[in-house]
Order: sequence, then structure tokens, then C-alpha cells
Amino acid sequence: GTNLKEVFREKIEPMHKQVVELREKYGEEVLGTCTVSQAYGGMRSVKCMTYETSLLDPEEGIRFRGYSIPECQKLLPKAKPDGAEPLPESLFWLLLTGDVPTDAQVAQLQEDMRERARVPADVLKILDSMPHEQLHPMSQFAAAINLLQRESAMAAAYANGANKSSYWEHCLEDALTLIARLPEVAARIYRNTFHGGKHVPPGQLGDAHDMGKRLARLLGFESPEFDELMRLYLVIHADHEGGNVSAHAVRLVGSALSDPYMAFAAGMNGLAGPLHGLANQEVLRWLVQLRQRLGDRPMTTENLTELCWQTLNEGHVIPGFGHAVLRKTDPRYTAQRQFALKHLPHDDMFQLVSKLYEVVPQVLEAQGKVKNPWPNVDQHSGVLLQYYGLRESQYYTVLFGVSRSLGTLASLVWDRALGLPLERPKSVTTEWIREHFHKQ
Ligand code: CMX
Repeated sequence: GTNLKEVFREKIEPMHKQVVELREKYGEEVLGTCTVSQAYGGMRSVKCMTYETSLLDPEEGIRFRGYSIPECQKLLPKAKPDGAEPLPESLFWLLLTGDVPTDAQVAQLQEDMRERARVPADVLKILDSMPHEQLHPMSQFAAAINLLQRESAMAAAYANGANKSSYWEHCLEDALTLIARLPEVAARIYRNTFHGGKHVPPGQLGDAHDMGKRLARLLGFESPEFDELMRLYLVIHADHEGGNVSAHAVRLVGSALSDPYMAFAAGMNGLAGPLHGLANQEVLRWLVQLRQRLGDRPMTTENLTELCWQTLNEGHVIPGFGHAVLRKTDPRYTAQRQFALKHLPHDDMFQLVSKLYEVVPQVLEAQGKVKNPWPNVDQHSGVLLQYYGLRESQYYTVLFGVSRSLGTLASLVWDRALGLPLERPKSVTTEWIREHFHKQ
């Protein structure tokens, strides 16, 4: 079939059966342990949850339903006639169902999303009246998601006493509507904040039918190359297994049966932190500062090394490098580097980013603290955006957020389909630790 909901419905029973069997067989096996250091240390590497849509290998990076980013670029349907990057909707299909969709399946999903895409006029009006200069775009974004919440099918169904076995349907309904509306919400915030409220009317979009192109056009960009960048961007930022701040926040808040809007807004507040999604904004700021500090001096290894040490000695991290789980170069970085080599090989800022790829890992190794000196996704994204004229770095995390809806909401639908319970791990006090281990 070509209907996502029906295809998904067929997946639930076998998956549920598998989980029941695995729990019967291995329910008492130890998946992970947690040392005192891990409890104080951000629970790094503690295996304590399941998450179906993607899995992160420390060496190889992310796989979406078992497919690496290059495999997704090869296998997922592209824009007709000559798109080279996967369609974001096709990734959502893959993440939700585990299957690479056909062109017909993607076409029907796009059609469905188009019907849901228009943001209610009064919500737009509230967005227009926000204090754009003072309110960070991510604050506007999270507020907008909460404003859209009043239409939640999940909240309405719960209030009307829906049966637990139907939660996933309402959750999927909300996920589709929210994902479909995010491009217009995101673009509204961009145009309000940086273009004096001059909007591209969605009615004028004509054939701009996929999520990437729709987002690009609503933001005010016309070039087909930028459409492709948006498609790539939306695909690679979508999901990064379950423990990262944004994904875990969505899962955690959703586990209280807060509806998908509430849960996703929570995730976006987490994405807005500088150690997580906001790093893409920080990277561009840092690159611009680096260029200023470099002045007329040439972009040599020696000069850049000195400036990287200056950042570290000022007590700052080098944004866009390091990762809590990854231990090699992020394949999301590599995918963006390939895009740059294809479309903007001579851009100055890209040259700088390339040069930093040689310099920063050595500096971080020499500093001797980081577990991973290699670049992550955020190191590269801003340079691509600024090349096409999207220079307002405070805005970048909103784009990350639009993308993250694809993974976190697909996962949330599974949480409800599998009937996962409220999350409620146990905490202890420092006093407890002292007493407990003293007695042993
Ligand atoms: N520059 C300088 N120091 C760094 C560093 C960097 N890029 N990355 C890590 N370190 C430091 C840590 O701050 C820590 O120092 P302290 O011991 O003084 O606290 C030490 O090295 C060890 O950290 P780690 O175990 O290697 O890394 P964590 O798992 O604690 O943190 C991360 C991971 C991403 C927060 C960290 O690497 C960082 O701050 N990077 C820069 C910000 C960034 O790019 N974030 C985006 C990540 C991707 C995303 O989520 O979007």
C-alpha cells in the first residue's frame, strides 16, 4: 500500500510480538550498569533504553534503520527530475516503518502533508507580534509549537477517554500535522526576525512540493541548489539515536502522555543549548571571529593553531568539535563536506573549515582532555547556509529543529504503539552514595 498509516499499522503487531518474546527470553539479562562516576558524569555510555529509529556507532556514526548516510543518499527517493539528495519525507517513512519507500509511497505522504501544511492564521498572528529582536528564534520556535498544540489529536482523544491501544494513531496524526507545519512556522520566524516581516505567501509556492523545497522557498530562497541543501540538511539532522538531549527530552516528556506537540517543544528547548544544537550558531560566530583575529595574516597551520589555543585559553570549547558518543569524524560532517566540494569548492569560509579539519584535532589532542577531537555535524552546516545567503547564525538551530521532528516524532509514535510506560529512573543523593558504599 501507499498509505503510511496503514503500512505502519501492519508493523505494530509483529514488533510488539518480538518485544514480548525478547522480554520473556532476556528480560533478566543485564543491558548496562551505572557506576558512581557515570551517575555524576551525565550517564555517558549507560545502556538503559531502547530506541528503534536509529543507532549510533561510536566509530562509524549514525545509521537510520540500519542505513548509513551514504546508503540513504543512494537508496531513498529523490526530487524529480534530477535531485541528488534524499527527500525528507522518504526518510520519515524509513524511520517510521523501517522500509525504504517507493516513489508512490513518498508521493502520497507528500500529498497528505500538503493538506496539513497550513498554519492557522491566528497562530501566525501571534508569531508576528512577538518581540523578534529580543526573543531568540528558538524561543519563538518552541512557543509556536506550543501554540499549535491546541489542535492536538492526542490531547483531544485522551480527554475523550480514548483506549490506550489507539494512542499511536492520534500520535501519528499529530506527528504528521506538526511536521507538515514546521516549514511555514520556521520560515515565518525567519522572515519576521530578519526580513521585516515580509513573507512569501505559501499560496504562491506552485510546485514547491517536498518539505525541503517548501522550506527553502518559504525562507525566501530561489535557487534549486539551496533546495537540495535543505533536503540534505533535513535528512542528516533528523535523528541521532535516543540518548541525545533533544531526542531524550521528547521521549521523556511524551512518556507522561503529554501530547506530541508538548513533547516536541520540550525537545526543542533542549536543542537550543550551546553544547547541543545551538553549537551550529556558535560555530559560525567562532569562524567569523577567527577570520577577524587572523586579519591580514595568511591562513596557515601555525596561525590557526595559535588562534585555537587562544579560544581554549579564554576558557571556551571549540564549537563543532568533539562528541559525547562519536569517536571519529561525524558522517554528517562528511556528507556536508561532499556537498561543499561539489557546489562551493572555492568559497573562502569552506576553505577555512577545510583547513581547520587539519588543525583543530591536533590542538585538541595536544590539550589532552577531549575523548574525540574530530568535527561533528555543527562544524559544517553554517558554512553551507551562509554561502547561499542565509547568514543569520542565530537562526540556524531552528533548521536543526525542523529536521529533528522527523526522527523524534517517528520514535514517539513507536513509543505509543509499543505502549512504553512512564519514564522514571531512580536518583540518589550524594549522602546516599557515601552511606551506601561506606557500609559495604
Ligand atoms: N573544545 C574544547 N574542549 C572540549 C571540546 C571542544 N570541542 N570537547 C570536549 N572538550 C572538553 C570538555 O569540555 C571536557 O572538559 P572538562 O573535563 O574540563 O569538563 C573534556 O574535554 C572531556 O569532554 P568529553 O568527554 O570529550 O566530551 P563530553 O562528552 O563531555 O561533551 C560535547 C561532548 C559535544 C558537549 C563537547 O565535545 C563539546 O562541548 N563540544 C563543543 C560543542 C559542540 O560542538 N556541540 C555539538 C555536538 C553535536 C550536537 O549535539 O549538535
